[in-house]
Amino acid sequence: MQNRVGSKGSTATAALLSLLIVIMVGLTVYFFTVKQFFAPPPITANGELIDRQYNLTLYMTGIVFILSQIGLAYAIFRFRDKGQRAQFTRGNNTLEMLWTSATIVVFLGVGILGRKAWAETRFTPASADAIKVEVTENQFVFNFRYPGPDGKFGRLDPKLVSASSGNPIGLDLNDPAAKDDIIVPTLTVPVNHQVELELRSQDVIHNFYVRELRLQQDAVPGIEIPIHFTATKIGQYEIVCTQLCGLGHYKMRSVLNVVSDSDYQDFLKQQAAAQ
Ligand SMILES: [Cu+2]
Repeated sequence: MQNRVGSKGSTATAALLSLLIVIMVGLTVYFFTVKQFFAPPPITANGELIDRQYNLTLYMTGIVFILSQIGLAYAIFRFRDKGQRAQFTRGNNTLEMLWTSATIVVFLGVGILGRKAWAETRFTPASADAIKVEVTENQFVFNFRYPGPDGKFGRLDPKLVSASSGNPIGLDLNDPAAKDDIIVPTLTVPVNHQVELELRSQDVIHNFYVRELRLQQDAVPGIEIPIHFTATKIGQYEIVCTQLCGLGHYKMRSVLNVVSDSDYQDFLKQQAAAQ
């Protein structure tokens, strides 16, 4: 058997591995700085808060990522096999305590700073004059229900659910409040008005996600989940289901139309006449 002590490892291999790590770090930083895969700008004040929080987290973890990877590349090259005898080390308690507590401080700090952006849509109730829309999801469609001119949602009966006969959410037309309810496959809301959605699901777990709202919430069978937002920019945005909910999941999407006040009134009138 050959004696390993005294024989040297390859400098080229260590240099190549270090270089590869540096190149990978460079590429990663490049893709983040050109923002090629970034989401479109937010259209809510809360979305801007979330972006600020996201960027803060990205910068902090980005700096740690760059430093630790460059450190790794350095260590690979600096401590390569030069034929020396390997040494046993028990580590450095002070250093380990230091970076463990630094991680805790950063982790908790970022969490505490971000609580407002998160709690605003989850724990703060919608204002009393928010426009209420009920969202019912099932494989693989969205249905949006407006209460109509009377401002009241009519009764629903699961036994009446029948998409093929034009009653996808099971509206009970014997209830007078149900007669003027508007049910449409896309969501139309007025700009600069708070909207409260009530998310429901008829079968499996689905999701309601609009990138520009920075809002993503599951729809879970058996519970009604309220979320709210105030869109500040007129436009058309994509609503997608982000839960893998079955074979047709890939095509489960809808449209969010943010329109002017007068266009919203026109939409309600047109729909009321069409129902
Ligand atoms: Cu779905």
